[in-house]
Amino acid sequence: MSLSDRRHADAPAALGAATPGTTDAHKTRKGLTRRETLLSGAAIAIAATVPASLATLSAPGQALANGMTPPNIVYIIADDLGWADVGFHGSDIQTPNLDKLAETGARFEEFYTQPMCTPTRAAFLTGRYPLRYGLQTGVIPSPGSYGLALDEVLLPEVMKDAGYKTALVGKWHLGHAKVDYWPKQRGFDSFYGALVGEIDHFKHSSHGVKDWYRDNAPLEETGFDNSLFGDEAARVVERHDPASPLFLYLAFTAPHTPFQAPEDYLDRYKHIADENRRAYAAMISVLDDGIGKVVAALEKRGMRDNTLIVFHSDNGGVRSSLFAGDSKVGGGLPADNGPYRDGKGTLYEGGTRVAALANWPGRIKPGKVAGMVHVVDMFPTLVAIAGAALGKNKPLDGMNLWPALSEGQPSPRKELVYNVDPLAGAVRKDNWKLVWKASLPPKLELFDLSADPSEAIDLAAKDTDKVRELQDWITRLAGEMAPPLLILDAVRLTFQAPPVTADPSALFNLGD
Ligand SMILES: [Ca+2]
Repeated sequence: MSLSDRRHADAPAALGAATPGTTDAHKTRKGLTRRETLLSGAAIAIAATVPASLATLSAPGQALANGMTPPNIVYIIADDLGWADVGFHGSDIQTPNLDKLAETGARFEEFYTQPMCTPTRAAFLTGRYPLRYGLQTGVIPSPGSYGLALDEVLLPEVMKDAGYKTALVGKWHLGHAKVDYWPKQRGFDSFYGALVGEIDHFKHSSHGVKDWYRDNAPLEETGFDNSLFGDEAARVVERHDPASPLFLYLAFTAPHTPFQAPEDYLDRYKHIADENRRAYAAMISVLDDGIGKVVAALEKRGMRDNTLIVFHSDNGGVRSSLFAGDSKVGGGLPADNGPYRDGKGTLYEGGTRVAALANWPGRIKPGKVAGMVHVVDMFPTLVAIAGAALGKNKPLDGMNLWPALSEGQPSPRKELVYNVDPLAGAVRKDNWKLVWKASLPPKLELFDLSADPSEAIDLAAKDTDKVRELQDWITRLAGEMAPPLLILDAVRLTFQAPPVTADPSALFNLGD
């Protein structure tokens, strides 16, 4: 489905219509139109200024020219998984299916995402940094009326053009208030799962509003969401017509808050005394079992040898209750990011460097992949592997890593942008990383990641030239960025809200 013939389905009376702040459809649409106009202007300006080095394109049809049959692609994302919380990074949490994929595939040593859910998913599906289209700040909140800009070309659209069948199973979190933002209207042939960022895993609801869909229609079902995702993904494989290659995007909501799991999975971790850690571990095992079911289905259909499986978390594990989501979390935060500093929502390594692997029997050499990889690289890499064509999309920030990946060579990437928004920015060039908190009181930190991957030693005072060089880069990016949609929407929601009034009867209790 191309952008020009994208059909707009009718909105069912579901989450968008029932969410506070989105009931006035006329005002909402008018507001969005104004922002989209602003945004498209900014995007055009950015498109004209993106350096050629960032817009690395793969040759269309490259895979087919190399005699490759377009493979099936199963792209799996975990939600808020700690770097150290998988067996292949030494955890006592049992992930035998992931461990096997890691052992027989490529393990990325420096795989980077954005620090939170929405921006990472947007970066993956566009191949472009979220600062290009206004998703660089926070995540789309439940009352949020905005989404991933409709003039961005998404990976499933490109895959469809190359003959793929495309399916999303799991969490979307790229816009829910208008059906135009929903997965079926963004290139996915089918969608099963949740649209917003955080649901109750058993009730499938956010703030009491149901968020569970098949395609464009609300769905009533019982069961633990991540178990349902694994089962559904296996079914997608079982029912797939092998006449076309399959692009399956499987986005679990595990182990994101609220920390909940089925009893039989909790029983596997009776030895863990901390309730949060026990449920968190159980959620990761549900995810791992789901992946096992998908792999078994691929093997049963004879599809495994021609299937690339990619797995990574969308951001680091939560280390601050500020970023635990809407759920009330009592007790300690259970995620473990290993040697990396801090976690989700921060620009430190713990928020952005995640557990990741790629596995394709006979095509990807088993072993570790050295060097930095950013989730934006997945767009051009998958496009090259699929033999799909670039051209409709805007200039990419991602690089095609397939030549290095297939040969077990280090990643060619030498620099990356962690994020830039009005409050803060962080970039990395070779081993040097600058973290700049630009809001008052400001703070600058410079790290040498080759000697200090834990970001314990701030070298900003020692190497002022390097600080200035990286600051200049962040400042240039800030000049190019689109306005953050969260901030615009938050202001709109605040000023549209009715007055908060005191109860006059309370005056009688105050006395004279
Ligand atoms: Ca997340």
